[in-house]
Amino acid sequence: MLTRIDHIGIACFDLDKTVEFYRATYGFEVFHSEVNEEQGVREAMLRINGTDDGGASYLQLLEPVREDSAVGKWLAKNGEGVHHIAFGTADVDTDAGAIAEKGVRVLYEQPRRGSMDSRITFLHPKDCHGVLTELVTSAQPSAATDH
Ligand code: CMX
Ligand code: CO
Repeated sequence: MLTRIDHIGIACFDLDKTVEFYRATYGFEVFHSEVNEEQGVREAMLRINGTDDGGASYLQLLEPVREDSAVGKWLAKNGEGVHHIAFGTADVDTDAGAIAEKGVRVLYEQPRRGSMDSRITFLHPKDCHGVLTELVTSAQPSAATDH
């Protein structure tokens, strides 16, 4: 079951300048940053709020590390802006399977490694009314399985 907005992915040309914009304008701080070579991005996660299932909601700022990466290609075509939305789920495998059965293309056979050791997959934007959609199971155990 998809239970929350995990993050909104925002493509930018210059991660440091964009991080500074979000800090100076809204007061959002970087919660986590990393390079994800497989996804071809340098990224910063800005935590907006926590949720009662133990997850949280973030803005994911994305700078491409390669021109031929998903974000690099998208930026060259569209310029900066919202690149994808991500829904949080306790079980990305089950949800991706159920969504695939409805005829929506799931891009990965098996979920891959996302930010902060989460497990992620994507749904094709052409099957989702133009929205690239990510499904995320975060690495932290949810509050429900803590006890
Ligand atoms: N949102 C909406 N539409 C998109 C899109 C996006 N982010 N990216 C591509 N498209 C559209 C294009 O506009 C294009 O449409 P038209 O044919 O009408 O012009 C079509 O999809 C094909 O686009 P493309 O530029 O030829 O790109 P590809 O087919 O090579 O790749 C996609 C598209 C979705 C398969 C690829 O971007 C992908 O695999 N994305 C998942 C991985 C990813 O985005 N990683 C970065 C984020 C990592 C993270 O969140 O952790
Ligand atoms: Co994302």
